Order: sequence, then C-alpha cells, then structure tokens
Amino acid sequence: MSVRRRGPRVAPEGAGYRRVAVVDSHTGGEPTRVVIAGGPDLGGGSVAAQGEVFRREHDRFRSAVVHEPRGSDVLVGALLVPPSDPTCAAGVLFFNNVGLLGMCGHGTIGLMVTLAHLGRLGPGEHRLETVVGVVTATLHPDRSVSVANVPSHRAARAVTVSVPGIGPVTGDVAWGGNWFFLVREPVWPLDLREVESLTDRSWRIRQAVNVQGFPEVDHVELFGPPQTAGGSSRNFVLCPGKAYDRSPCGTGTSAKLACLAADGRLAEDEPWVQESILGSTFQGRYRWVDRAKGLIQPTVTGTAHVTAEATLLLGESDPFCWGIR
Ligand code: PYC
Repeated sequence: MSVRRRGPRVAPEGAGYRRVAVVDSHTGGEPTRVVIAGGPDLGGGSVAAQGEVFRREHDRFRSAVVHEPRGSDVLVGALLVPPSDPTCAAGVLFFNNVGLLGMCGHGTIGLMVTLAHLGRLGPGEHRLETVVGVVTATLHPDRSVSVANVPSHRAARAVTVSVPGIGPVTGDVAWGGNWFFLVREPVWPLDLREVESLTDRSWRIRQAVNVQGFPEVDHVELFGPPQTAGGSSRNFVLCPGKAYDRSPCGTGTSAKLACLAADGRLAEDEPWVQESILGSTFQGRYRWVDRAKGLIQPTVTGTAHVTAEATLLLGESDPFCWGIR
C-alpha cells in the first residue's frame, strides 16, 4: 500500500467536526482527561450551578469525552469552568461513565500536573472551586501535588447489612467529597487477579447498603493489609459506574481518614499511606476542623504523569459520536 501525499480528498465528514482539546494523564494508574478547549458554555454562576446545567443539558458531551470509542469506563473527565469564587484559580467539573462526581482527588492531582505541563501554573497553592466546595491544591517543586480536600466526616459507624450471596457485611458510611461505604468485615485478599470477584462483591454491597437507608453511597471501599514498604493499608475502590479505581482514591482516602480520626486510630498530622489495588500510593494526613462534630480537613498527596495531548473529533455523521452507552 502506498500513501498519497497529494491528490483528491475523500468527502469531509458531515458538516465537519467539533474539536475538543484534551490532555490525558494518570494518577497512580487512574486516568484523567482534562478538557482544555471546546467544552460547552455553562453560563457562569457557581460551579455547583454550572454542574447542574452540565448534567441537564450536556450529558452527551460527557459521554462523548469519557465513553468508548474515545474513552473507557475507567476514565474520569475534568472540565475547566469559570469559578464564581474570586479567590479560585479555576473551577472544575469532574465526571465519569455515569455522571458528575462530587470531588475527585486523583483527578485534582492529574489536573494540576496537566496545567503545569501546559505552563499554565507553577509551584505553590492554588484554590479550585468544585461542585462540593473549594479545595486547595499545592503543586510542589518535584511535581507531586497535595490536595486539601473539602471537610470530611463519618456519618455512621459499623453498620451491618445483609448482602445476597455474601452474608453480613459491616462498614462505615463516610463523606470525603463523595459518599463511601468503607467495609470493615469481611476482609478479602486484595489482589489484582481478584478484580472481577471484588467488583462483584462491592457492587452487591453497594446495592444492599442503598436499599437500607443510605441512598447516597456511590463508592464502596474494601481494605486489607499493606503490601508495600511503608504502606498503612491497601484498598480496592469501586466507583459509581462499576469501574474500580486504579489509584488509592483521593476522596476515598479522605473518607478513610475521617473514620480513623473518629475512632482515635490516627493522630492529627500523622501520615497514613494508602495503597491502591495496583500498589500505587497516596499519603494522607488530617487536621481537626471540629472535633465535637467529627469533622476533619484531609490532605492527600500523590503524583501524576501526562500521557497524551489530543484533539477529540466529534462528527455528527458518526453513529457513535456521542459515545457508546
Ligand atoms: O480519587 O477521589 C478520587 C476518585 C474518585 C473516583 C475516582 N477517583
């Protein structure tokens, strides 16, 4: 086969393409796709209000960016939007294969490294407005990022639910920017080869928890002993769209810190090294915001790597232009 340099061109696709500029990265193995240009205009206002417009009117854009054939179930998208809080450098909407996320720790680390890669920000503290509040991300000179997340807390301790096919499962319900059920018992081996059965169990647990009065829980977190030097714990996190988090999950680590603090198992400022199912790590610490209310300010530190700069082409004549869902 020879490839012609010049000559007649094939007919252009429909009325042409909509172009969406993205930068991809991964944080501890978990991918983030930051939309740099070509996203919808959400009309301004608070990031929470812009999130509502995005949810209501631009769901096919979300799908086009993260679903196959351009993405995959595990991909988390990040759309930069104008912040309403003048102290913030940017607003950001995080989304995945099923909808908007509240906050996203690995995504915030990916976003910061992406913006540094583009030369749009340098080392130091940067405030970001998300749909669930303002977070402060610090880009360190070694390109690691610390995210001071939204205040986190445990809502219920040692809840036991009966899970079909498993039996009794006991865990805590906690907020870390998303809602988590953090399983205490049983403890299963957290091995990458067991991902299918861990996914199946976590999905059943989520359904059982949500029919018993915790409808807000959208992530399930399993724990086991650490397997790397210096680790405090290993986790497996099932995300709302049934993909598992390749990273230790920033919001899940925040929820874990809230539980450890409430149980008196971790002191203020003491490091907690959370491993993912892949063995990648985040370091977490917390400060009390209100000890009586069990409210903490978690900070999660990790690193990300840029993997691609690309332009997504959205051609209306493509039957899968808006993603396979
Ligand atoms: O890091 O917070 C996180 C996260 C949420 C979903 C996937 N990653």
